[in-house]
Amino acid sequence: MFKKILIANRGEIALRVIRTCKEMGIKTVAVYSTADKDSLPVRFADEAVCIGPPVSAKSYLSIPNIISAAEITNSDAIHPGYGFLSENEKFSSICQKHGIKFIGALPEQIAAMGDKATAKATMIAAGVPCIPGSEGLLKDINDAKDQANIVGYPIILKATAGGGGKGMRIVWKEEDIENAWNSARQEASAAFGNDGIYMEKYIEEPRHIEIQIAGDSFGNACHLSERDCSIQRRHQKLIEETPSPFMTPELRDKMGEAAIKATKAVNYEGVGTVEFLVDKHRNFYFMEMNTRIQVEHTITEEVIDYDLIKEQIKIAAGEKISGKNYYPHLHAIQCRINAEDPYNDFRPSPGKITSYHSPGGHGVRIDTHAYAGYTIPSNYDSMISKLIVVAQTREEAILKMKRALDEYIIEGVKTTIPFHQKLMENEDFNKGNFTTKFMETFQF
Ligand code: MV4
Repeated sequence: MFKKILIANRGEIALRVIRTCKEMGIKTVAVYSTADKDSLPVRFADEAVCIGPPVSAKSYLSIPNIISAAEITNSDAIHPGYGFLSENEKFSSICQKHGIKFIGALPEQIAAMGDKATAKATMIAAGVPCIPGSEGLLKDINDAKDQANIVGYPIILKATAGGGGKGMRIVWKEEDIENAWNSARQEASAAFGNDGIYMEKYIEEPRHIEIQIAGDSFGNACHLSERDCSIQRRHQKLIEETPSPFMTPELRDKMGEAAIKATKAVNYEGVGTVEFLVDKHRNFYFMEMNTRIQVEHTITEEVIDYDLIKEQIKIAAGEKISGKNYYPHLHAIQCRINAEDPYNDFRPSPGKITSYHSPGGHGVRIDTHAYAGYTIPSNYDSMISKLIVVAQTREEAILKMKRALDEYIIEGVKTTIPFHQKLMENEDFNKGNFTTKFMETFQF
């Protein structure tokens, strides 16, 4: 087992990893930018190393600074958390070269899953259901037109280097395809330095349902059931729950099996997520594979009673997984509490938290690095806390979430708490009747 893990991240996820390391008897090193010198990860880690100024490019994204911190502290592994360097091929490879275990995917796996057209080709070959579309990248506008006529409108153009909706265009009719093609290519080129575009049939009102997976170095793989992440705004998830209200035991088995196929197809070692789009007929299609721990891993932990960070560390250290699948016994919901003004187009609201009181009681979990007097820096994302509830049923989980939201006091900055309170009252949400389009019509 590792003796010392450096956490190449900040905020709640850095604290989350420190907590599990402590429980496993592993020493921790926090790295921090000058903006985070007073943060809880710095306080609770065994050691802390400043790696640069507030701007991420010079601190949390600086590979030389982080590797230097790992070497001077004699760390034998690096946990990258989510975001930042967690899915960076070069970082994974440099860790390997320095003899530091990267607690995440191998460089070639990151590369294969990061290029979406390559990932899709891999999944088709493995027998994982994918959305009908072009075979690989489109050659030119004429190829795009020909393919669109085969696939049938509406179609969607996607950047192969994409993610987060950048370089994505929905096209409803042939006369619009040329403009969409040009603007998708331009956007992809500017955002990723890669203008490769592929095409799919556009699925009109899908749900976003992802399967948590784990694989080990012995070729074992298992799934840990699903999370429904359909309620998003501008590709930012707002709330996640498990089980999905749209799930059936049959669909869970089928999606779970497909996710395991995906895991085995890339010899995946570690914990990861296979994202699917699910249409109204419960057809499901591979969308992406995430080779990192995700923000919403918490709800899976609550319904299957399993520490996913601990599992991630154990697999990285070469331990075997049991290979059996895990099914939810309870219902969990997570609300992301962001320092944003929901009354003002979710505008970021950084600043000092003047007063803080968090809810508690049975079935309530808070993952946060926030405290009274903490200043939320403007340099990083605006998530300040994850409020997670777990209960016997979905109805009880919603009631518990309402109660917990009412107890949550955060003053000094605007937060998304009022949004979540409104959402908990929404009839369609209560009926489990929602798709990725939900926020387009939600009246706040
Ligand atoms: C789609 C789609 C409909 N049809 N692909 C959005 C981000 C990127 N990872 C894939 N995305 C989508 N791909 C086909 N063929 C709709 C979306 C999409 C979406 C997916 C999941 C969650 C929220 C979304 C919001 C808008 C569009």
